[in-house]
Amino acid sequence: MKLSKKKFVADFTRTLHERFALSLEDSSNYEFYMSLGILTRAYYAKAWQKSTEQLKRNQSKQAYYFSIEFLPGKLLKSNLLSLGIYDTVAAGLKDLNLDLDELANYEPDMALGNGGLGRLASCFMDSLASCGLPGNGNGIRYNYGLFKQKFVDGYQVELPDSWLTSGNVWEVRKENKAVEVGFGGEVYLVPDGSGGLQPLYENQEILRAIPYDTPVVGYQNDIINQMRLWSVEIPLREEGKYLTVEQRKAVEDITAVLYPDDSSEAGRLLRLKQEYFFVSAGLQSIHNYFTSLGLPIEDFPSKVAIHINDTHPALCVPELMRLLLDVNGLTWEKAWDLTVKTLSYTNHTILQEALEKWPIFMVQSLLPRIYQIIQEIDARFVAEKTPQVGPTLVRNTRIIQDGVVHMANLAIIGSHSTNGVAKLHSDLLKNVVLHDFYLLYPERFNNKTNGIAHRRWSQLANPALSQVLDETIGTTWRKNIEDIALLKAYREDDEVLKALHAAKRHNKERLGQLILEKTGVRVSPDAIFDVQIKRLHAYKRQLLNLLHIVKLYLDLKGNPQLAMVPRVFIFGAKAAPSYDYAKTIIKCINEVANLVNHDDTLQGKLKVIFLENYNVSLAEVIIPAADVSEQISLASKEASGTSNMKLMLNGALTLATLDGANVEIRDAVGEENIYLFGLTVPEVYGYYQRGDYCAMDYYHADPVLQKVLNAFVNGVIPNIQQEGHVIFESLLNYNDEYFVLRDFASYVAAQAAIEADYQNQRHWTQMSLQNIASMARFSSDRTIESYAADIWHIESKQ
Ligand code: 26Q
Repeated sequence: MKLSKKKFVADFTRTLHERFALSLEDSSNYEFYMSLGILTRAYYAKAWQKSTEQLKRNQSKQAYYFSIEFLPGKLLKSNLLSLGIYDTVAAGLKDLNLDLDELANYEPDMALGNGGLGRLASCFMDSLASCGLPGNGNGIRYNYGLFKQKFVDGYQVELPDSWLTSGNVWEVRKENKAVEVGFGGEVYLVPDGSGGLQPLYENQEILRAIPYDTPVVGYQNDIINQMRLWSVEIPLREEGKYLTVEQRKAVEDITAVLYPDDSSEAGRLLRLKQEYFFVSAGLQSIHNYFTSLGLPIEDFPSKVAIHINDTHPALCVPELMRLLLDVNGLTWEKAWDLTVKTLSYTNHTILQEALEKWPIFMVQSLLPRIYQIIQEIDARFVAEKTPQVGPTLVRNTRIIQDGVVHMANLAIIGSHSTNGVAKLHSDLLKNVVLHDFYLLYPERFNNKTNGIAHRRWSQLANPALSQVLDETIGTTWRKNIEDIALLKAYREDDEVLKALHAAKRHNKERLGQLILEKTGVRVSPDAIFDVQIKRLHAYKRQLLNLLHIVKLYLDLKGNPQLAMVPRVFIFGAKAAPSYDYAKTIIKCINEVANLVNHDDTLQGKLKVIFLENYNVSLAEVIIPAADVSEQISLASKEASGTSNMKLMLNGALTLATLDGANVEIRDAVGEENIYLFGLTVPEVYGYYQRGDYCAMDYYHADPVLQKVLNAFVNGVIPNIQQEGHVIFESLLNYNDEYFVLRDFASYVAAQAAIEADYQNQRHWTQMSLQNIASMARFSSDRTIESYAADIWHIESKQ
């Protein structure tokens, strides 16, 4: 949109006055932030209305991305950038002696997700709108997002995230789009008067679902999509009745808090309620919209594509069947045909323990009609497939097995497409994890390698790098990310290399400032900034990183004059509240940090910084400052990873196992611009097959490893009496489930190569340039374009 600085300043002053009855002088940053939000909303209102009306008029096919998590972070700057008024607004505020960055800080970080899966959903929202594709989000408006993390004596402590307390400027409550969602009771099938059966519900509890819509502003294209999040309420007719505090709370609980990613939380009734709640509300509202178009129901799949993001919304399968059977009165065969054509599913994990299963009694008592339908799907699947493929394959793939409902099986059987999130991951799904399904439905399996919304992770997070790009290759890369490859031509250009180095240094200083404020530790921008930011999980092997740090510490203690490029190891990670082992690792990292950061004999060569409360906003400061990107999961365990892509875009060099999307990063940048180490997938599977991994052997054979592990139990690392033993035993007595000791030597060697190479600043920056220039294929625009073309069959309006 067009906006002059003068008009902005006038609009802003007026908004402040109208909304808060305040003059500039009497306002505080909170009012400034709110007014800016309200004004931004006014700026996009027309485009939002137009986008919605156009879709309805053209009866365009739309995609709906069902996800129990969205992790957008802050929206103010992103909306301004997308509207094309970022610079004007920043300049206008400056004239008023205000700072956009400072005001933006007042926005709470919207954290309705745990990590990769939720952030991916938000990157997809951004790309759908920016590619002009008609795609909507559908999820839950949790009153409390992911817990806030604090460290107390080195231990993780969780605090509630009450992000809605001072209001949310972006959302719009849509009272007239509310629907009802039913739970419990009994269901009888009774004659419908025309020879069929219809369900009769008794004693069902009815709840009201209210949608809150948040606009998703496309990048400078006047297209606005929306993310619809559902909140539970007591139905109006029940409001008149007396309800006890407990009864009210039981209702409100459904959308009260996001579950932390954690297998020990599996099987909680409230989680199942959440899943059905947003699935049923979302499907009903899509069904209502479709009905309003006045088309025959057979057209449903040509107007609607519904995506199941991991198994959490897998109840889409029986719920869509329910609507088509019970509301539209279709035959089973017809309803099933439409359902499978409408739905598609993405798998995000290969960890067996993370595959979702629900006990039959829970599904049956909470959702009696849904359970009937699941039983029928299962029975028909068994009847149809047994003669074709035999009983064994059917037993392994059916939905209901051993008293539990297998949600992945439900999702695969009930949809026309199943995809993994990186080439390697999709191959593992076909060949190992979901091999039996692949035999049944080979045509349903495909790959969609993840991507990132590069606008947020470059333009917004890294203005210094963006400016170098503008000055070197022009500004077309901002609209068309393929053009970032133009940078490759400047590999030998010393001016450009110098500018890239200076931008990195600037970002390291910015992060250093934040580290100083948050931890009191001073870090040098001359040091290598080595970054591992992701959820804390044993398979991601933060522990391997820590063992190497302890090795460096012991090396320095053994020889204080040791020549070593100074290192700052930076961590950001939350552990699920009941994941004890992950919390143990946090405590150990914090105690190692305590030890090394205050030891003057190390002469500042080694610092360990564990920043509290890692979230999207913190990521935006850490990532641009990284020199080294730690992607060190045990090969085969990380489905894709997405921080690997964000870090590469920002010029960090990747230190990686050949896992998830790291393989494709290697293909993009070339072997010589990445540091690989560790076991490969076939080697890991070889160990599993032979069952002959012996962690103790590696301990006995390697004196360095002995010293490092002993440090956890002999007092060298203080204050970890308990925790040190837990780590020690997990590696030696419990045989090191994730092959940390097996990969240790190879990891140490890769780290040594990094240290050697870093000293040649020119060459290092050349490798960094190659990484930046190769990132286009990891744009979520590319990912979303192929979902749109291959799976959803939706088209751009541009
Ligand atoms: C399960 C049961 C009960 C409560 C919560 C959960 C739960 C919540 C979140 C289970 C899983 C998640 C999130 C998983 C996730 O983020 N997976 C990551 O997805 C990314 C996007 O595809 C990949 O890049 C990562 O490799 C993958 O780990």
